[in-house]
Amino acid sequence: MFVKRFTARDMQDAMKKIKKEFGPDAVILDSKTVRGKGLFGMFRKSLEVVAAYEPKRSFEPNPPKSVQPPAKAEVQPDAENIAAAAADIKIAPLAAQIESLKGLVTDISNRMRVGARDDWQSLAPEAQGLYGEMVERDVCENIAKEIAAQAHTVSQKQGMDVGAVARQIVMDRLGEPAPIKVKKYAQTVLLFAGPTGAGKTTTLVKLAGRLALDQNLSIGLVNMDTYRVGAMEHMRIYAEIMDIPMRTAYDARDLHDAVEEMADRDVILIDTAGRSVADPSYRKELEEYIEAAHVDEVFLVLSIVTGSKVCREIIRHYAFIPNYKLIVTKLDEAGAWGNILNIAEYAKKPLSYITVGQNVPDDISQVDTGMLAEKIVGMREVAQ
Ligand SMILES: Nc1nc2c(ncn2[C@@H]2O[C@H](COP(=O)(O)OP(=O)(O)OP(=O)(O)O)[C@@H](O)[C@H]2O)c(=O)[nH]1
Ligand SMILES: [Mg+2]
Repeated sequence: MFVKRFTARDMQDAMKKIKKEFGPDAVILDSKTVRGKGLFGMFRKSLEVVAAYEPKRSFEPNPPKSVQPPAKAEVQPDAENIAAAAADIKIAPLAAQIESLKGLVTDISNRMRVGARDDWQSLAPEAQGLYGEMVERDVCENIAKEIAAQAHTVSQKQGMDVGAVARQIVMDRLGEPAPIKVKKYAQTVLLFAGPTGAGKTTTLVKLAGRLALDQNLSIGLVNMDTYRVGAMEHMRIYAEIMDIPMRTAYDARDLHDAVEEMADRDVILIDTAGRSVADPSYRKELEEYIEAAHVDEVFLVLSIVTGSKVCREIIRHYAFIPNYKLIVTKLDEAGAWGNILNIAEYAKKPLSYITVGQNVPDDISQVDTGMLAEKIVGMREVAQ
């Protein structure tokens, strides 16, 4: 590759010079306006263009002359031009180095890919089957790999079925389920947070219904989703059907007042608006709500159909809440349930409920880790 700096009056002039010297295939790498030297030179502007030309081996319609000394008219024998010429000489080997570096990077990334495959292939055959089944069920590759390897080691030592061991490991990793803890002699305040459309309002209404019907508790609802016109109505309709009082709060102070107004209720459920976790004011507002309402428990509502990477990102943004519980929604919409394990692993927080449809209040249940483990690992015995 030939690289050369051209000095010209303007771009048209530069193009003419580049074309003449390098032919039509030349490419422009850089251009800048420069001022002349001395007092008068300040008012004389010219253009410096760095152009490159890659000669074709078989056919050179316009062989570059850059190997020859540049035409006299273009070269001013001052320090600046000497430096520019020196830079030209340096750029050519640099371009070659970049090319060879590109090759090196491709080579390394190829080797890493092969390495990753080797890593997976290094699992014992029965562990490989287990790994494949879990990945098929949407468990992240690295989590599946860890569980498969661990299950294989234990099954070898204990002489147990590797699938049964894996199910037990998955149960352990899903953790002890943690449903709502209702205080016996005091009011319990619960707040529901999570991304837009995750199912916060529907889940909250389902839980309100269950607490009222199954446990005979008096319930109060607070709607803080004042961003959308329909949101308030949505919740009001359910509140009316279930004969549960509902307040709307626009800020932390309103929320505090709404909770005080419903001091006679056993449980208060607060619905928040789905907001982007990247919104910097969101965290501050949630912290204010938690404090103003003396919230006992926060539930982070996530949909299983949200991609595992997005789930990880959302969870990262909620890390400022020290103790929250997870509710995973829309399991009826997912072909595989492995993402629940990913969510539990990323958050390192207890699972409380799963929801499996839009019916209020029926389509919600407490987490059964044994059942989830069967869905995530499969029930098939794996041949030893
Ligand atoms: N299939 C299915 N749909 C659900 C489930 N839970 C909620 N939905 C639906 O998901 C949609 C969004 O539910 P919402 O409860 O409004 O979600 P949200 O998190 O309150 O949404 P925003 O307030 O807009 O942030 C609605 O159409 C619900 O009917 C579920 O378990 N399964
Ligand atoms: Mg909502």
